[in-house]
Amino acid sequence: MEKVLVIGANGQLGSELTDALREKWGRENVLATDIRQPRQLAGGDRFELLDALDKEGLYRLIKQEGTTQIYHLAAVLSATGEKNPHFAWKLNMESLFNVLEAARELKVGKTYWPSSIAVFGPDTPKKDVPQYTVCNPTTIYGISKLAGEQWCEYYWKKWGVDVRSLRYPGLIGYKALPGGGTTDYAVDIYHKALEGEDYTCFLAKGTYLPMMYMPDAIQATLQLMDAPADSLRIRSSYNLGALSFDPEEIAASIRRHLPQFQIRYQPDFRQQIADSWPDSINDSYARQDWNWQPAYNLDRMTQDMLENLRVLKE
Ligand code: AKB
Repeated sequence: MEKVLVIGANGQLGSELTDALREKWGRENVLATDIRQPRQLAGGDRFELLDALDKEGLYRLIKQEGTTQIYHLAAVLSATGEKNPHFAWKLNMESLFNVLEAARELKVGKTYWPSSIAVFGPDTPKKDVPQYTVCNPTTIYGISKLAGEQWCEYYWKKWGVDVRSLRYPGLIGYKALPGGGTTDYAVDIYHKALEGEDYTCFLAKGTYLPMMYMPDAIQATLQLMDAPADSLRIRSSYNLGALSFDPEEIAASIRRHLPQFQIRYQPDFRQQIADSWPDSINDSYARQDWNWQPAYNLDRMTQDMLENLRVLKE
């Protein structure tokens, strides 16, 4: 039986992935941690406060739990990172070092660490970006993710630390709000639409970005972590693709359910970040190595988002 530790469990990805891991391995075998208490805890769910920079606390928990899998999800995202680049670098890199060192020294079986399409930059091809290409990221978040990918590969090659990673596109889910990303508009827009309000988008019309519905992201993560170690050709981070749309297209998809909905545009500093990222991703390595295939297109995601958000807002 696996003993799972999740770091950054209260975030947008963490809250959904932790639920999925509890379902897969049993509530008693998953310890969720974050820097703040969660808003609610279901009976039997286990949680402890942990700052991702607290190396001693991390080692103590891993020893106490006999952890066999770590999911390290704590990070400062692209937009927030630009406001305090030195702190973003410190948190993103030092927390990863703590986890990689713990995995190596305490012989943790498998480690998961998310990367992002933010590793790409303006010199990267815009469409169908291959796994191996020019990256040159321009945000501190992207720079930290690209460096982190190389560290993961280094730990695997030098010490055999079984660390696995995905380059997530913008993630869209209804259970938790994203915090501080450039792709956050694609979540905010559903909330505003259901509240009967127009949405003022901080990215311009025509800004295509790679995106993914959360159930697909969870499925991909579990599939990657279940794959036999020797089937994985990529030990930095796998390209992962699903959707590509611009704000006009998501607004049009919402209007098929809520015909009154209107979108306006007021691009801010996040436009420059979005412009530096590609439109779409080629994920053929993931498809070949561990049978990745997304299930949701834009309209299916919109229908599911609206249905679930409606219930939550009642
Ligand atoms: C962000 O916008 O910073 C994140 C990401 C693409 O990694 N959602």
